[in-house]
Amino acid sequence: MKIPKGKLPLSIMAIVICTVVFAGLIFTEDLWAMTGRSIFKHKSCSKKETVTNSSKNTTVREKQKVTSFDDDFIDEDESYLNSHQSCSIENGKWVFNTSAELFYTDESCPYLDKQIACLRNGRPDSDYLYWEWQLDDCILPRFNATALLEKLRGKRLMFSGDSLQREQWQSLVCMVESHIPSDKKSMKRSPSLSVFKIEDYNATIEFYWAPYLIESNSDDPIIPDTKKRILRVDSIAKHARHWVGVDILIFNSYVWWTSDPKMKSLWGSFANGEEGYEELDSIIAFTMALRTWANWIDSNVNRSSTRVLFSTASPTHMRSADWKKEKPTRCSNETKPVIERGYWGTGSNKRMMEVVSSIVGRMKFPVTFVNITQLSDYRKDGHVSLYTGELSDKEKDDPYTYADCIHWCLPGVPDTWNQILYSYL
Ligand SMILES: *[C@@H]1O[C@H](CO)[C@@H](O)[C@H](O)[C@H]1NC(C)=O
Ligand SMILES: *[C@@H]1O[C@H](CO)[C@@H](O)[C@H](O)[C@H]1NC(C)=O
Ligand SMILES: *[C@@H]1O[C@H](CO)[C@@H](O)[C@H](O)[C@H]1NC(C)=O
Ligand SMILES: *[C@@H]1O[C@H](CO)[C@@H](O)[C@H](O)[C@H]1NC(C)=O
Ligand SMILES: *[C@@H]1O[C@H](CO)[C@@H](O)[C@H](O)[C@H]1NC(C)=O
Ligand SMILES: *[C@@H]1O[C@H](CO)[C@@H](O)[C@H](O)[C@H]1NC(C)=O
Ligand SMILES: *[C@@H]1O[C@H](CO)[C@@H](O)[C@H](O)[C@H]1NC(C)=O
Ligand SMILES: CC(=O)N[C@H]1CO[C@H](CO)[C@@H](O)[C@@H]1O
Repeated sequence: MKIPKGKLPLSIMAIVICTVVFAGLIFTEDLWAMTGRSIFKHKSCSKKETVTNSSKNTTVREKQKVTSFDDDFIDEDESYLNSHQSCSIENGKWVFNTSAELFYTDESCPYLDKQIACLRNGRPDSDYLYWEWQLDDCILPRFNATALLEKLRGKRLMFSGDSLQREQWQSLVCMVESHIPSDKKSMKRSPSLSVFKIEDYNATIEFYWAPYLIESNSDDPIIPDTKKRILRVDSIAKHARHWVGVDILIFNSYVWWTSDPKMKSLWGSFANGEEGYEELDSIIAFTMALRTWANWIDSNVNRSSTRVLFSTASPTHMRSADWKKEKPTRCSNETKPVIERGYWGTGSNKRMMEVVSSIVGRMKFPVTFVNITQLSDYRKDGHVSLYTGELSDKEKDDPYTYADCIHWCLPGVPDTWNQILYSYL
């Protein structure tokens, strides 16, 4: 916090500080209510009225913003899931089916990153390819690449988020690319923006890298030392300008927030250089960032021409004790999903999911909340594990250190996410 010292009388400084701290509290009110404890309890404010007034003002401002977006919204949505209200993609089970259709293989699709092409990298078992997510109350519609391309005609679809989101993008590209003649498709990749173009349909399937959604000093290039990463929790313009003009936006952000319990965060008036950061609980920082994202969507995205979806956490499988394995082998050697119905492992943070659901639920913009967490949590068998194609034999003997239990093999679980996405479009 850098407030010019000695220039302001102490009482005014106290009011300023209390107001700003309270602004932080407003940001995090859900979370506060959820956990029943004050996150800023060590900073007590003596001038209560100031706090009350600032709260009133904020409320008024928010109300004004809300009403100004009450324009007519024409619901042209005829998607499968919207017309089957009782059907929930969350409730179902994985069924092993060797006659299940594979949309592509890691040999057939030229657009897969090497690190996730598990079979090519020597993964010996292949049962993980043949599990189908079957819903309790209805049937997930069959993925139809041609029908999807028709839906995308003249449109831009963009995934934006972290490397899991990039996997889902690659998966979708692979699911449609074999239906497009080779001279009618093109791929342009760069560290931040990658675009798959389908000429005959004048459509694109894109990926834009924004692992925290908001800005940070570690977007590109990535800072490997998580302690040196600094988030700008209320700055989003740098990324958001890439979202303008896109017709279907699909977001995620999860695993980058789980690297440390506390994260260095800058916001608002504290943002005078990288010195002014505060260490916030990562879930608080996540809440603030998501609010920033939600505000941007609410005030910048045209409801009658744009779809916005938000995918919940892609779970990790780092702790083999979660599924009662004695050896700490992470997800290595796992060849079957968890069978126990209602399983939640420690690799999916329910609180973060509730933050997403409560913020998204209160937005003016009708964002589609895509809840893929638990269904993916069953799939301890689906990760890249030791088959990144980059490990030595010696490293493979040490799965505790080297197994990748964050990313998924492709083909694999993200294909199911795309079948679900398809059913929402
Ligand atoms: C609240 O709004 C009133 C009038 O709109 C203004 O005079 C006052 O300074 C504001 N208070 C705070 C704390 O922003
Ligand atoms: C997401 O789905 C799971 C079931 O798969 C459910 O337990 C959980 O409450 C859902 N989360 C939200 C925020 O709706
Ligand atoms: C397995 O997949 C095939 C092809 O999609 C389907 O016809 C069949 O009903 C599935 N079997 C089960 C048990 O779900
Ligand atoms: C896929 O969609 C196309 C275009 O809508 C349709 O002509 C075709 O019959 C569909 N294929 C299947 C297998 O449903
Ligand atoms: C192709 O789609 C873009 C939007 O994605 C649009 O601006 C452009 O006019 C379209 N071109 C044609 C020839 O339809
Ligand atoms: C929003 O999109 C609709 C349909 O494309 C268009 O008619 C309208 O002018 C757009 N509104 C704004 C504010 O851009
Ligand atoms: C994985 O399974 C193989 C073959 O079943 C076995 O030789 C190996 O020791 C297992 N590795 C671990 C870490 O359990
Ligand atoms: C500092 C300040 O503006 N305080 C005001 C807060 O609001 C109450 C009434 O709602 C006023 O009486 C205070 O003067």
